[in-house]
Amino acid sequence: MGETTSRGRFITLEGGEGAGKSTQARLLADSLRRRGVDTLVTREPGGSPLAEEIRGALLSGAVAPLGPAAEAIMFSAARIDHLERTIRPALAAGQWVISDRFADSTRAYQGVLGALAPAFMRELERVAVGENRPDLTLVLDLPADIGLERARARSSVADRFEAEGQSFHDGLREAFLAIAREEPDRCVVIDADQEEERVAADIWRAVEDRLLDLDEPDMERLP
Ligand code: Z5A
Repeated sequence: MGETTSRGRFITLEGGEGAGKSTQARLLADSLRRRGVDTLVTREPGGSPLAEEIRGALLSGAVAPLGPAAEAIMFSAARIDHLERTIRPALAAGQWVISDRFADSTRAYQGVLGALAPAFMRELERVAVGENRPDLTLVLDLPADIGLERARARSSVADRFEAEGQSFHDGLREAFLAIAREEPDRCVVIDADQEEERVAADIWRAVEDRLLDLDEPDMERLP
């Protein structure tokens, strides 16, 4: 009989601009790899060749004139390819996957801020994501002005979404917190208004509590 490979775990990082998602995705992957967990870091929009092409159109603002429903459909189309080409094969091969943004970003940016009908959003997510829901979603939370300041300090050119005003970004923060309240079994809110190392420690604690304890009893715990 052939060897069976257990499915990997799927972790997503969500939150507003400059919350530290990319930084924390890298630090979490380092922590997992140090413990022998084969880990893949990916991102949205993007994460597969076709989805990266769609990313260019979305972040340049080329799709924006078509409205939030068209943007939601485009982000979801990119997600279908990302899941098909990158995420599902990695999980099936036993890798853990960390995605810098996923479907909650569509819910928050296009659904809530774009004022799209909840029934449309639910159906779109069902079609694009299906059974491939994250095992754990880390919502990195911090005041919008601090996140925007961080993002601007890094790059002087604002993309399609960074260019939105303060009330948009305040609404975004609330939208992510509302998702976390609605799905507490999947989501953990992380205080991202702390030094990188402290944020990373909080994230590791959440991963230990939610994922490592379940079926990896021999996995090393942090002191
Ligand atoms: N979008 C959407 O509308 N719908 C969707 O379905 C999806 C996405 C999937 C993607 O852009 C855009 O697409 C995004 C939402 C929309 N909107 N925007 N803009 P992106 O991927 O280019 O940008 P982003 O996702 O917002 O990421 P970001 O701005 O790069 O931020 P981040 O990844 O959260 O943060 P970071 O790169 O790790 O850190 C930002 C800076 O802060 C950097 O200089 C760090 O060194 C610094 N940093 C990080 N952590 C800390 C701490 N703890 N203290 C101080 N400084 C820190």
